[in-house]
Amino acid sequence: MINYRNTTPSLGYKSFGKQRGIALITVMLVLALIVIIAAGMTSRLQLLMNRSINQQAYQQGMWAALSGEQLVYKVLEQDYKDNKKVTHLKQFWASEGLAFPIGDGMLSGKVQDLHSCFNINALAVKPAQPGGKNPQRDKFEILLLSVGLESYVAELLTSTIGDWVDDDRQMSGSLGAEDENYASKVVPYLAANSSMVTITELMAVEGVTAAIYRKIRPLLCVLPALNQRININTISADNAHILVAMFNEKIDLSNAQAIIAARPEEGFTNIADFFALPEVKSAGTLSAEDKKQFELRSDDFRAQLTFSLQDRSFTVESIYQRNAKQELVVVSRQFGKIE
Ligand SMILES: [Ca+2]
Repeated sequence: MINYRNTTPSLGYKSFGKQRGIALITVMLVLALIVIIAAGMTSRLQLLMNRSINQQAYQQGMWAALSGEQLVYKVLEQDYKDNKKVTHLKQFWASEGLAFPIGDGMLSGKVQDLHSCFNINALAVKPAQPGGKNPQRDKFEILLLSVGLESYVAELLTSTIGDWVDDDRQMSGSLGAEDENYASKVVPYLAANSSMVTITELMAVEGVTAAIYRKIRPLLCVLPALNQRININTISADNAHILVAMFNEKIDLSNAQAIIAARPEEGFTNIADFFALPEVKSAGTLSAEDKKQFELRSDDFRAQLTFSLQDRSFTVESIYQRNAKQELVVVSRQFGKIE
């Protein structure tokens, strides 16, 4: 005889408990799955939101910085209208420390006259006579010596940088560097063999270390043209080394600094006044070619403009050029801050 009271109910009770356990585990698994999916969705949503915010900030920064480019354009045009023959450091374009609020952000920047520095692309000019030497290379070597580089380093860099910008593949003496030097590096590349577009290319040239780059960078610039034109009205006292080089070392640094100190506040208005300075006369008679390199006005400028908003910033670097028709145009534009 079967005792239902002792067997069946107890078996049914156990089965019900087991089912309840399995249901609980299933519910927990489903819950865990939902949590995982929700977390994934939240993370994805956050990523999309950040991306959207970044894109919006990029667009805002870019247009704000480009508005700065237009502002500089207007300023350069105004200075040109005020005085077409002289560019000097008391004009609006040379104002320092200016900042303009745009919305919740701030636009700031600086403008540099690209005739107040040594145009490194001038090293690419072919010598006038076969077997001769580009006089700009001698001047460049003097410049490097003047800022304190050793004579071997000055000679090396004159050759390697000259080889980088000239269009041939012939090494300049034993210290030059052409494709084969760069092709044998751990990460191989080739020499540009054309004008530099940005001064940061210097960092790729044989012999240019970070310390050397930092030392010579403020004295140098790159222009689309290969000629060397130095505006004596805009050279800063720190860059007096350029005058030492331009005068082929016939004046020393103290004389170069004295020339800049003797400069009228609004610059020389007549180039003859510059050549009449006793420090300039002390250099002796200058060749017509050497005289031609000095000027009183500039046609090339570089503006570096930064729009800052909270912890974000956006920089645009624009190069302006006044062409043969005397029209000011933006010839290049680069986004991001590179010094
Ligand atoms: Ca070359």
